[in-house]
Amino acid sequence: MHNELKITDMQTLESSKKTIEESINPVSLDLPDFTTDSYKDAYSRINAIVIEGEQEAHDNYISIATLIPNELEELTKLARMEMKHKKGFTACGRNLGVVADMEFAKKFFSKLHGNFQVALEKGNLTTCLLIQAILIEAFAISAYNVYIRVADPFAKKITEGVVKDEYLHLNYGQEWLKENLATCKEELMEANKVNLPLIKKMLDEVADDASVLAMDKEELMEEFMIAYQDTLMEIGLDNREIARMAMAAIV
Ligand code: PL3
Ligand code: FE2
Ligand code: FE2
Repeated sequence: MHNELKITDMQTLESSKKTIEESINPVSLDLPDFTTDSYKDAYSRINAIVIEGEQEAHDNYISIATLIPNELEELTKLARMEMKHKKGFTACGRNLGVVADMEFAKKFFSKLHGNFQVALEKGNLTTCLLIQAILIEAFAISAYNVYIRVADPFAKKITEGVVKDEYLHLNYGQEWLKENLATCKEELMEANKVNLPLIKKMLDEVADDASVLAMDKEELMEEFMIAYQDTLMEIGLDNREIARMAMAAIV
């Protein structure tokens, strides 16, 4: 009886100590172990996706400049930022001792990449901007915002710098589409119908690996929808049009 009481007291002490620790530092306790094989295995694919994504974003802005030659200088600036992002994320992988699975990442982007190339060949600027500057950037923003909360300190710092740039990129697409809304609305809607489901599929595909990195799928979707809907609103679409566009993700 006497002994039992003691154990109970100890447990109470332990659990109240934990509560205090948690309230002082609620985030760091949830961080994953960055050194495990399972973390590194998932990271080899996620890191590759991000590296490939940054490279393709660079290439896409250079391509878009061929369709708007008077924007060459601005678009070259955006493209340069993407190369810097690629370098940053490459360093994140190296820092954890992970080799990025680039073959996987190329496949991951192939459908969206193909659609961008077709639009580029046809000179469909609206579609190119929707794919790169709205959908891919909003996807990146959602991923990076969630990742920042659970990243290792080295990657956290790099990702915080990157995500600021991605908002500029999203804004670039937003402003062009806003100015040209009268003439590009129909193409915007059509391109969205084709490409938003691809983004949803990509998110589904990456969800298991992301969860190993302590990134929650619901949170990713939520962050994506915030960036996506905000942008459509700024472009000048009304609630009904935005709802209609967002619905393309669930069919
Ligand atoms: C645009 O500037 C870059 C495009 C990159 C797209 C990245 C999508 C990433 C989805 C994977 C979620 C995990 C993020 C973890 C960050 C290391
Ligand atoms: Fe980027
Ligand atoms: Fe970007």
